Amino acid sequence: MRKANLETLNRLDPKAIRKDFPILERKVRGKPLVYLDSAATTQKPRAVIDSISRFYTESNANVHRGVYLLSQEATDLYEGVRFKVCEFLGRKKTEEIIFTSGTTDSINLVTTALERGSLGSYSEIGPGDDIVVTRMEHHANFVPWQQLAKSKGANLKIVELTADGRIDMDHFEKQLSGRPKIVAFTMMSNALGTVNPVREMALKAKNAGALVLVDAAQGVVHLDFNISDLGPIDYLAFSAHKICGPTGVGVLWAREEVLWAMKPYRYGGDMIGKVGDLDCAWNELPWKFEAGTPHIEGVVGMGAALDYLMKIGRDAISIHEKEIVNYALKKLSAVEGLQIVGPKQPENRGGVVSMLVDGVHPHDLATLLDLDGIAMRAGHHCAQPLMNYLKVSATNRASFYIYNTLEEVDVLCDAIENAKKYFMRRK
Ligand code: 7TS
Repeated sequence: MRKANLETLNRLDPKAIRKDFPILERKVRGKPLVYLDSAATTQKPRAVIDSISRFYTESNANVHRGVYLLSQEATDLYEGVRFKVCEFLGRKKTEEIIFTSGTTDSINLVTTALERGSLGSYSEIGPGDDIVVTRMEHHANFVPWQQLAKSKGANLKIVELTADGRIDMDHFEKQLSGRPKIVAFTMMSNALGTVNPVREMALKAKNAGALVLVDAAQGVVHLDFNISDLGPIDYLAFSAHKICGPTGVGVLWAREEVLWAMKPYRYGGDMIGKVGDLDCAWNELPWKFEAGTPHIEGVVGMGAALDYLMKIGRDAISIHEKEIVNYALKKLSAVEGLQIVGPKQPENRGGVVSMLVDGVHPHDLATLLDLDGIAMRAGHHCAQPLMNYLKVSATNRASFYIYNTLEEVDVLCDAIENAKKYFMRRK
């Protein structure tokens, strides 16, 4: 990860940023909206909303098929976003950027292609092979591997965690001893806030001969990185809707030689080179993996989101989140009966804080907070293997982004104190 130079810190002003997000002006149950669920999806700035409306108003046509001006314009807008994603990830080759419907789809693309068998011996998975994931994965980076293992007779090996919710690196190394075919792990946990040592893990996994997939659904939101900072990874997946973009669109980045060796994911228009009666040839990269009419306005909106974020500066975003999480950890730790779930040290964390409050069910707490206009998640966060391990069915989770202020953390803490009093009275 890029390290900030303390003297030349690029800072953002959340109060100024809030003005870019129309939804933050609305009231919820008569109170100002305090939106603390950006890990689920971020709010959208006007620049993104306008880019989608402008696309439909001025340039709507299908891509890659017309010689007429509108289709060329739509194609240029769509393909132009591949260059923006390259810039965002610090890469040069647009062949490596596959547009998908999001992180879940990106990971399913990889597991489905692997299930179909690879072209050559690159990533053939067979009976008795190991596939390694970790205990903190979102279902999107767990279930596809579990099902691939089942269908191929392979072994799913799960890396366990330390007591404070970090990867147990000794156990990680132990799980690599069977020389797995694939190691898949998240850059940052959506349920614990833990930031993983991606480079160290990727180096160890590659030394064990594995392909390495990184789930960056939360990583892109909270961390400032280039692909080259992450060591020898092969795949990286993320969703646009967690970085100010629209829902239903995302990216799979993969090394070109890995993509060459993979069979297509979906069959249909646009992904073919030539079709005969009995067989066909695939299109070139990246279109080999983009069958059918894509989510054009989604990609255009994702481009506007990347422009918006790169203008603010990912270094500034990361610094802001650290500041707000440090403050939240300090304030929430002072609430009696509140237990922080996940690493206690701010340096091992991104902008997500999970918690449990003694005697108050997470859903009850979230319901009471909603009456104060506070949107905070309660649930298993699509991480049931982790919840089983923690022996809880749910936690509360506050997640922060560029538009959140320290004052909102105060509002959250006051609301939790009030909720505790309410439940105490009812006992
Ligand atoms: N991986 C991680 C680490 C995530 O946090 C999520 C979504 C996904 C994968 C799946 O992303 P999608 O865009 O394909 O749905 N996380 C959450 C969450 O924490 N609350 O709602 C969605």
